Amino acid sequence: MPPEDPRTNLPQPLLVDMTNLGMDAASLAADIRRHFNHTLGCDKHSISAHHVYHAVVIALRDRLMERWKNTHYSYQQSRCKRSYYLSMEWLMGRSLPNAMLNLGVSEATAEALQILNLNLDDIINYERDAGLGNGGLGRLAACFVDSCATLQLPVMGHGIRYEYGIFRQLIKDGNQVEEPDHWLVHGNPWELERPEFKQRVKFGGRVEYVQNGKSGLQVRWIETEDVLAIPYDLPVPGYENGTVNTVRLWKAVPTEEFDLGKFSAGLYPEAVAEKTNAENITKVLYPDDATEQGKVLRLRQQYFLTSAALQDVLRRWVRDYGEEFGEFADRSCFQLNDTHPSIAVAELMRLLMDRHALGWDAAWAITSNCMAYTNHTLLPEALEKWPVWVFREMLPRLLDIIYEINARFLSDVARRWPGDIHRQARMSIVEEGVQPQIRMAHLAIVGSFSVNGVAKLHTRLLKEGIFRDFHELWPERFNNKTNGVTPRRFLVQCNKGLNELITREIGTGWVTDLKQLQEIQKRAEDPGFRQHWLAVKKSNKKRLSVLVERQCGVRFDADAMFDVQVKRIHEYKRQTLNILHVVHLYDRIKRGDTDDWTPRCVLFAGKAAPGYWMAKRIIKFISNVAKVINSDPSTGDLLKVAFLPDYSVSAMEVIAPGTDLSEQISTAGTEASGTGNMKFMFNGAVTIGTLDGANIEIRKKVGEENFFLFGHDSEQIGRMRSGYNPMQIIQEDEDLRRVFALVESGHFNQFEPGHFDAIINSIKSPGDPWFVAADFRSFVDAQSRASAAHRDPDKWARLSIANTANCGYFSSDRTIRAYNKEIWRLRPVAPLGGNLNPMSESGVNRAALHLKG
Ligand code: 26Q
Repeated sequence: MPPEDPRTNLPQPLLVDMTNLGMDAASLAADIRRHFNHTLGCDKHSISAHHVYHAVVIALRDRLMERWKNTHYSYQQSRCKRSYYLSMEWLMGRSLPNAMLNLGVSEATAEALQILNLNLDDIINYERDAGLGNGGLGRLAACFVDSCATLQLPVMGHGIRYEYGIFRQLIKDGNQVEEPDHWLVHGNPWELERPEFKQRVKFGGRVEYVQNGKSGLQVRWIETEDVLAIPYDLPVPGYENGTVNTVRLWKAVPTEEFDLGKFSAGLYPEAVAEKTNAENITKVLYPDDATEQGKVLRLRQQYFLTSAALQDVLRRWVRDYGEEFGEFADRSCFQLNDTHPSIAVAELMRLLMDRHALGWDAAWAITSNCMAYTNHTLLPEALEKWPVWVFREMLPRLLDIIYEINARFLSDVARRWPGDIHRQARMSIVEEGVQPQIRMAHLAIVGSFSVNGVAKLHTRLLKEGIFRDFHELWPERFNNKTNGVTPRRFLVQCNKGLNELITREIGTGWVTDLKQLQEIQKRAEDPGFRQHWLAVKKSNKKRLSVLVERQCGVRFDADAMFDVQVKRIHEYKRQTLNILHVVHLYDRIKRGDTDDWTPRCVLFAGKAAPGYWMAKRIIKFISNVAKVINSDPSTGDLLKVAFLPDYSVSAMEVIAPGTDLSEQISTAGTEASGTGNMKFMFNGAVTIGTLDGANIEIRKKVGEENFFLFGHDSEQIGRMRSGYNPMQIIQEDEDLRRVFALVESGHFNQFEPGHFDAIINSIKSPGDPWFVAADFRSFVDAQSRASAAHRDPDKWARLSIANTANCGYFSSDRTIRAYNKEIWRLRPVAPLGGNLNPMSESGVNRAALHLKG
């Protein structure tokens, strides 16, 4: 970091920069060459892959930089309202292909590399995924900022610059082994360090209340152990529109005085230990996607992110508007990505009161009018809680504020429902008991003007279930925003073949107006188009089988049906149901029941939380079943099974285009939305799924004849909870009985006796919360329908086309328009100087044209 850098007046000649960089192949090639030789100082001895990659990135980054500044200036100049997406997770994946696409230089860059005799794919594959997230929620944040930039909305992301992202998964002997993902080792050319915007974040200490003559009570949070937060900015380019927004990731570093006292006291090792203590805050992402509770470091991370982000926003506010906060809530909105940053409610109160001298009522009016909370889970055990004692030690001032918020809130509840003490206890932000806890979801709801779920069913179940009391109190606060994913990454970029085929038929407008894909529905009647469609699918399947063979040593034949389930491993997602079906197919082969067989290649991928024993055992079960089936000569090409290690954003970009059948088989009422389901749909995969999460909306859009539905719905599941008897179901279903007999015989664990007992027992238990046995029969039947459909290529082509044709609703552009219309209310702002790209349509932003209001 440079030394203390007071703002100097920079000379005009230095700043004036009117020459925009060329976007053609020749200019790009010249710049790549220059960066390779001069910026990076490389020569014929350099380790080429690394430096070539960096040279290409810097050449593109230069072009982003011009647009980034213009975007920033235009927001500043228009004094527009802004939103901030606060998220502990950002699963950005690779940036290079996305930057090429959104800058409109995919072809020019490819040509430039040809001029330089370089291989584009090698360069793209050199980049490590930015895996700063666990799964859906983290990738959703990344899709959302892509859409915000494409819609030219002034939205900034805030997150943590984890030194280690989501672990790398190896499979050894069928077991998951975790390795640290040290993704920054070779540097990250996309990030821009901004030490001049550092912030100080306080921890620990104590609170002093001083009676202060006329201005009342003065609060001081003192004797704290402070940490510095340094921002690193990532550029987020919109699609061919000149806009570049920002995701700002914060890194923790020690303050200088942090260790000074101990240094001078001769306590050198202790002082250095405290230094690492500060750096530990942003060291590693918690690799859990659900229930890891009460880890003190996790709360430190949450507060660190939240406090740094809010201080950063207030710093800019004061610079632009002074100490006048009357319009703050009209001009700022914070979207909380689950409860993880929900301490923001208390932190904004603290900053407004303690630092900017507002009274409680004024501070509360602002806070509760600029926070908006998105919930992503229905599992009650996944709702975050923190022991009060942890708060008292780590964040004493915030605990005081939470208590005050709660006292005022509970008196509102008491006024509304006099005497209903049970309701007060249920709704309280503080859960009483031997170890009192802070319920973060309650804090988020009380402090927000908007609370949303992520699919229609999910929002309804929130209102009727876990948040029922709150919905009764504030029905107007609740709303639904069905998730979406970005079609740029998950169709245009990852499926070149389909992109070209579609564009040849209907032009390019669909890229920013995905509903236009409807146009291809008619083409399903054209045999030539169908044939072309299947040819594209087949070549994508070949690409996927290369990956599978390289990683798993299993050969997938591109003529078979590719049946795919990729997502975090979790009991509620029911990878077990899928593998039981695989065992059933194997059993059919063994007993010679193979008339009208559809050859299948079944692919699994996904990470298990390192501490989730059962999830890890499920991986082992899948691996063992795969090994037995793949090495049994009697299965031949009829059935293949593979577990692909280290699922990631980049892996999905190969998997989705090569998939025929998308497995979305969670127990109804458990998956909030799902977003993988949408990525598969974009790429012409047909879903086999339950009435859960966004599957319901997918089925509605695509039509029930184009979706393989099975299983009990969430109401039926609810009713089944009493009197569930899986043993009887197994007894009465011959196929399931045979599957269990085979599994229990130890056929898949001959040298590991008892290894799968826990899985078997959980399915057989009347307490099985996931009702695996209950949905087995209808799952197998739906699978047979899928097999039959796949045997008829014409039929399958129509199914596949229908899925892509009707996926428009699931573009994150639609989702973001809804967030904006109903929650944020931002005006789109075009960058100064317009779209600098001379290659694209006269600087007109096609996406923003569809924005209403
Ligand atoms: C909590 C406490 C301690 C450690 C970790 C966590 C933690 C971390 C990540 C809790 C939850 C998550 C992530 C949840 C998630 O990804 N949920 C998914 O969000 C998607 C986007 O809305 C939905 O589509 C999925 O249905 C939902 O499971």
